[in-house]
Amino acid sequence: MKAVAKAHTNIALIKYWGKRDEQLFLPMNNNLSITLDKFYTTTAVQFHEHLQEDHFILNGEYVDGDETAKITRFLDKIRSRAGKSLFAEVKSENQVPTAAGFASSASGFAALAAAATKAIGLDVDDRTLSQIARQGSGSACRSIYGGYVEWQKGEQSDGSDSYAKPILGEKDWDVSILSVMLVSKKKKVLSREGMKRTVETSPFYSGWLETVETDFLDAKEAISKRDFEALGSILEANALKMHATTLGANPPFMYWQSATIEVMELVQELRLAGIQAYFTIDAGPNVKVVCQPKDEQAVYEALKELSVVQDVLVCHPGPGISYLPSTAL
Ligand code: 2P0
Repeated sequence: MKAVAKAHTNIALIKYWGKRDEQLFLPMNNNLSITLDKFYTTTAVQFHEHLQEDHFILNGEYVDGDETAKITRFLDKIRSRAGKSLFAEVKSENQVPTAAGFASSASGFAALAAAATKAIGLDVDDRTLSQIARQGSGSACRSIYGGYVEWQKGEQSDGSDSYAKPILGEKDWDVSILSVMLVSKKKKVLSREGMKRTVETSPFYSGWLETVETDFLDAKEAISKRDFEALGSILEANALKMHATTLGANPPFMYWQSATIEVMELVQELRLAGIQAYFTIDAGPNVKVVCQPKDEQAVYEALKELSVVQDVLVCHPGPGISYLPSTAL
């Protein structure tokens, strides 16, 4: 009853921003991401007869409190689906630089969903796995698949039609995603809290909902045509729009810091100089720059010139979920 799975993190090109159901993690809008090659979580799950509670070991250290409670709530859903009540030992190794503003929750819950379902003996397909992972953290449902992935929001109140679907494989269109780590302060508003406050209080949220479906459809079309310029313009505009909604929240908040804006300005300058590079930003100050592989080196060097930039990590589209031998962790 032990299984080990590996899942890669992802970066949204069209953002998941707002929930229509907080318990089931159902999103307000369709959204779309690229799974990344460099950053992943490996998780081993073993159910034991003798355990009195779940144990969670992250990067070699026992974790308790809120983090373990989250894991237990998630495993409860899997236990109830399997009709079993055994507790588990969960061991995770994160290869995700949290300082770079990547949500380790995406790869974390995707790997946990895959390892736990397998260890408990559930035979689930990827679509079901995506629905299960979604209930740990929304963006985790996209990390089941590699390459370009959409998360279809669905209409049903039970979430039965809200899951991720692959659009294009990781080898079918190479783009470069440069993750820019800034010299920054800790983030003040967590993404879960930020999206909730925005949905509930921001007058700009309705503008987000009015336009995000068009962004989503245009991005899908640009991907199908491998039209980099079109995709770049849409993803940058979509990120700006998401961040604009936070300024209207009550109380208002913003994820950007001065270093964030310096990088945004540099990217816009690069475009004026003829290099197609576009930025996106999640619920934190760090920036990801998307460009074509032919421009990767030039963009990397320009970013490294900025004194506010601590490091730049270069990624490409990566694979979906995989299972490792039970001896792997
Ligand atoms: C995304 N973000 O699409 C969006 C864009 C942040 C900004 O998914 O509450 O940690 O666990 O479902 O997945 C981060 O939010 O939120 C996120 P929960 P999550 O990637």
